[in-house]
Amino acid sequence: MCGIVGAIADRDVVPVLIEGLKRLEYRGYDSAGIAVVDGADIRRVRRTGRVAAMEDASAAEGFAATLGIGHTRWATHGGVTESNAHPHVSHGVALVHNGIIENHEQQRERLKALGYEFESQTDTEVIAHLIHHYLQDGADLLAALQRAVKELHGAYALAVVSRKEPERMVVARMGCPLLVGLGEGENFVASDVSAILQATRRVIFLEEGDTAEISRDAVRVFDGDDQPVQREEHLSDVSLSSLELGPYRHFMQKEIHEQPRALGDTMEAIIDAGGFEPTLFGKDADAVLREVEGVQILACGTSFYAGSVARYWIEAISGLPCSVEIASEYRYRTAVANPKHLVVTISQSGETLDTMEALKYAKSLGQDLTLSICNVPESAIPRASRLVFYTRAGAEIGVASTKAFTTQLVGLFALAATLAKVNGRLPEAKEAEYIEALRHLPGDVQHALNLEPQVAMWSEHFTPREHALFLGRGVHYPIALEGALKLKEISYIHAEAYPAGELKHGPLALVDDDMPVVVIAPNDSLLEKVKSNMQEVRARGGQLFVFTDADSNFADSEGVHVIRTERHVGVLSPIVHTIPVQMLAYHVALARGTDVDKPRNLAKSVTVE
Ligand code: HGA
Repeated sequence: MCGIVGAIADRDVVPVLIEGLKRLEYRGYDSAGIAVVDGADIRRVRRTGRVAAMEDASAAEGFAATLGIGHTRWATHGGVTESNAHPHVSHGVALVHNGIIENHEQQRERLKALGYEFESQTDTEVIAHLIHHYLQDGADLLAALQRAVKELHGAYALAVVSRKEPERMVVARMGCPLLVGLGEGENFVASDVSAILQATRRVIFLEEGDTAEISRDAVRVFDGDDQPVQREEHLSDVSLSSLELGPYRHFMQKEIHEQPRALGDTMEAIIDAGGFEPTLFGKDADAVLREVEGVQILACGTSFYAGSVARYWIEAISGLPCSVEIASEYRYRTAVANPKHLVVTISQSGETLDTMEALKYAKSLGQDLTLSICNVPESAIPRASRLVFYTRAGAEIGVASTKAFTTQLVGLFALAATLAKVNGRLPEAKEAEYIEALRHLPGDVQHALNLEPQVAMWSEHFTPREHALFLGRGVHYPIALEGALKLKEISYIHAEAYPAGELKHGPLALVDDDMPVVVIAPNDSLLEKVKSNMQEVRARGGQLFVFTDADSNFADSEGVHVIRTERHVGVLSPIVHTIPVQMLAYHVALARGTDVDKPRNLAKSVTVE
C-alpha cells in the first residue's frame, strides 16, 4: 500500500526520493509524488500511474533540492486523481501520509470554518491544514505536528516539511510503520527499509505515538507524551539482491523458485536445535506454551489459509483444540475469549492492519498468551506479541504471496510439534521423523518446481476461461483455497475452492465441460474419497486437472489430466502441493498478459482497513 520516503542531505535528494519510491512500488499504488524545499519555496510534482511518469515530470521541471519527501499512494479516501495524490500542501507546509484519519470529516468542517479551502477529497489534507493552523498559532514545525496528531483518530505515518524550516523534517507514527535511516551528514525516513537501503542500513524503528525531528546531523525522537526518548539503532539485514529481479521475468516467478532456499533458511533454527524446542518462539516460550490449552489463529488472505492448514496439524499432532478466523471478522464480533488459548497472528509484513487490530481486540478480552508468525523483524505485530517465529523468506515483492506462505507453514508446523512436545505428546521417534521430513523438504520442493514445463502446458486450458473450481480434502483443502486465490489474484479468472466432499451439496451444479476443475489429490488416506468426487465431476462432463504423487495409482484418461510430484512426502505434503498451484496461476496470468507482480486493485502490505 502507500509508501513514504524522505531525505535531508548536503547533496541533491531528488534521485534518492525517486529511487526510494521505485523500491516501494512492489507494495502496490496508484499515484506518486514528491515535494522539495527549494529556497523559500515548496515545489511539488504528482502523477497518477507509475513513479516513472512522475520522475519524467520532475526531471522536465528541473527539480533539485537538499530536503524533500515522496509518496506512493494507494487510494482509500478520494479517487485516483492528481489532486488527491500526495504530498498535500497547506500554505508552505507539505506532507505525505500513510493510513486513514477516521475523524477527517469533523476536522474538515472545523478547518473550513477557520477559512481553509480544500483541494482534494482525501482524509490526509486535513492534517496539512491542521499543522499550518498551529504554526499560525505560534508553534514551531515539531510542536505544530505534535499538537495536530493529538487531534487525529485513526492510523498514520507522516513526514512533513515546511518552506520556512529548510533545515529539518518532522515525522510521526501511529498504527503505520515508519523508520529513520541514519547516514553520515545526511538522514532519511521511510515506511519500509527497502526505500533507503541505497543510502544506509542503519535504522531506528519509531514506536507507536512517536514523533521525531530529523536534520542532517541529528535525529531527536519524542514519545507520545512529547518527552525525548532514545530508540535503539539496528543494522538492517535486508539484502539489495532480494530486491532485484535477476534473470526472472517477474518477482512472483523469482519468489516461487526461491522457495527451497527460503524454506531451508526458515527451518535452520529448528534443525540446529535438533528438535522442536520452545526457544524457537522466544525466551519466554516454555512458560507461555505450558499454559496453553487451545489455539486461536487470526489472519487474513493467504495467511488465513496457512492458519487453516495449521488447524489440521495442531489438532492432529498436539491434541489441542484450534480455531482459525479471518481477522477482520473477529475484530468486530462479540467473541468469547479463553485466556488459556494461545492467540496466533500470521502476517507476512507484520503490519496487516486487520490482523493487528484483531490481536489488540483479543488482548482487550484478556488473552495474554500471544504469538506471531511474521517475515519482517521488528514490525508491529511481533512487537505486540509475547512470542514470535520469524520466517526467513527474504523480501517478498510480488503482491501475490508465495514463499511467505510456505515458510509460514514451516513455522506453524513447528508450533504444532512444539505444543505436542511441551504436552508430552511427541515421542522421540516421531520428533526424529518430523525433523527428517523437514530436512528433505527443500529437495522435495525443488522436485515440484521441476514440474514447471508440464504445469505451463496446462495454462492453455485455463487462459480462455472465466471460471475455475479447485477441490481438496483434509489438510489439502486449504491448499485448494490458496490455489484458487492465486489464480483469481493474478489472472482475474473467477476461481472458487471447495472441500471435495461438499461438491454434491451445491457447486456440482456449476460443472460442465467449460469449467476446469483442479484437484489436489496426494496419496494420503483420503485419496479414494477424492477419486469418488472426481468421478462425480467426470460424470457431468467436467475437465479434471489433478495434482497427485508418483506413488498414487491413477493415470491420464479422457478429460483427466494428471501431474505427479516425485513422491508422497507425508505430513508436509501441503507445502509441496502448494508449488504446482502457484505455478499454474503464474503461467495462466502470463498467458493472459496481466500485470503479474502488481495485479489490479491489490496492494502488498494491507495497512488500511
Ligand atoms: N488515506 C490516504 C492514504 C491511503 C493509504 O495509506 N493507503 O495505503 C489517501 O487515501 O490518500
